[in-house]
Amino acid sequence: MSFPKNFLWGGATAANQVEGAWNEGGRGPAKTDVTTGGSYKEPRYVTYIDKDGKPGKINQFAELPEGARYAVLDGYYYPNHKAVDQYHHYKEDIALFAEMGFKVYRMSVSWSRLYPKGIEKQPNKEGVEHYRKVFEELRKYNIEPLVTIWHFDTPLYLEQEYGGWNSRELIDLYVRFAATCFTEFKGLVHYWLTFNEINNTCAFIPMMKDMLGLDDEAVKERFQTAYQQLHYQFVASAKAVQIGHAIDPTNKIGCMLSTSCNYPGTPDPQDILDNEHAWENSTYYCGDVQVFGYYSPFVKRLWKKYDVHLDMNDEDMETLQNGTVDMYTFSYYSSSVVTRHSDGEKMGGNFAAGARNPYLQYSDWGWSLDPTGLEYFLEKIYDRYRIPLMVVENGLGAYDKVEADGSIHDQYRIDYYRPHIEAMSKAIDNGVDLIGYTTWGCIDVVSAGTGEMRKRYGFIYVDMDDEGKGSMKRSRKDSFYWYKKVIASNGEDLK
Ligand code: BGP
Repeated sequence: MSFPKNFLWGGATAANQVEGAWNEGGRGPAKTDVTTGGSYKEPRYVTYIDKDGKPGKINQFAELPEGARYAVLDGYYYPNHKAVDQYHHYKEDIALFAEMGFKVYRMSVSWSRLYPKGIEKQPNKEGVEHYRKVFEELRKYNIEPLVTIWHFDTPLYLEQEYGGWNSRELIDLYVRFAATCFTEFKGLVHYWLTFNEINNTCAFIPMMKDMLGLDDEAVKERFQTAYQQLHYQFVASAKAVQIGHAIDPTNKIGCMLSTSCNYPGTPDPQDILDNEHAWENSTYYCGDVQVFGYYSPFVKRLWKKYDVHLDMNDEDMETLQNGTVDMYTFSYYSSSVVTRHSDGEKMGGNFAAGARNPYLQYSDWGWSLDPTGLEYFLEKIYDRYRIPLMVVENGLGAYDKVEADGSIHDQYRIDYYRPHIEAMSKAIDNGVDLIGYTTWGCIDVVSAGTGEMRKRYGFIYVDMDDEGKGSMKRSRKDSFYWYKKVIASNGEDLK
């Protein structure tokens, strides 16, 4: 096995999916707090009060009706309010991570815990203190925190009053938040990611087209909005990178993308070309700006195709150039297929769409299981960027059964991880500079896509169900002991 000596083994979560305590400690609400639970078949909804005072709900990806205000309504369950209550259980959780031998724990800071509305001049002290304690606890066990600054949780006030990332003003507000993190947690945190899965904004439009039944005009509008929001996020990210380096030159700051490992469905040259273009829109569009510091030439095609006109200026371009990332990190769960030759059965679940691949098995949530795709992605991406890579999300969402004696035999999870770890090892042998691996939902979390608890990823089980019932008790699954062995042997012992 080829893992380097200091390889960062660990696990990952996000504040809105684990913390809970949504209205404690001075925290303000985020959009996830007005988002209901859903399922594989039923989407998550965002709830609101319309301009006439009537309650309503819309698909989480749809636009809020004019004049409506986000609202928490009676009669709905909002799973992120409690999540798995890591806010109060962090010591116990970190002790369990340490028991597995984690070298790194990827987590995020909730923006609205530090800046409840997002516009305050000074951060919420209680929020700062909370995270300081969490980082100190991690350090106690020599676990390196890897901190995502933004993980899908813009303060709700900014969503409502500023239209979220449609507004250029978000850049400075985000930069203030990021600078607070770099300053307050200097010395405690050295690894940072500016935006989680930044590319979701544009990558999922083709999928939303089907889901929301958008016509060509609506698709164009979506791209206009997405590329504009992305431009502001790129500038915000690049400014944060510069500030992060100035505050502590030892900081390693990365981009984070959701991977869309697409394959052409047939050797038809048109499929090959479409597939390449799908990589451009879904993956290279963001990665190139954040790693190279400028937009790649192919954006011309995309902007023309969708009639996109962006608010951007020379100063922005200089910022992008001076704020390139130190490492490229990404989530990898599955792959998809691009083809014109069949309307193919679509994949389901979270955000993944595409034709079905006959050579792969699928999870209960319709995600393909494709470890070879991970090797392919690592090699392709390293070849393009030549900077250190980290897999910061990978895992299997599955139903777990608690036996009468409390044990949980999740062999299927071990069977998922083993070939993915082998794939990373092969990529390293092939010259890839891979520095770490954080499995997604190392402790059970609320699913981002469906809002369920029963879609479990953890090595650690949390007694909490989809209606918010449960003791929050933590217990070790079989995979817990397995991953511990993997880490102890630095990836040698995968049995
Ligand atoms: C990614 C997100 C995570 C996580 C993961 C699994 O898109 O960064 O927040 O939730 O997907 O997805 P899901 O929770 O829908 O199974």
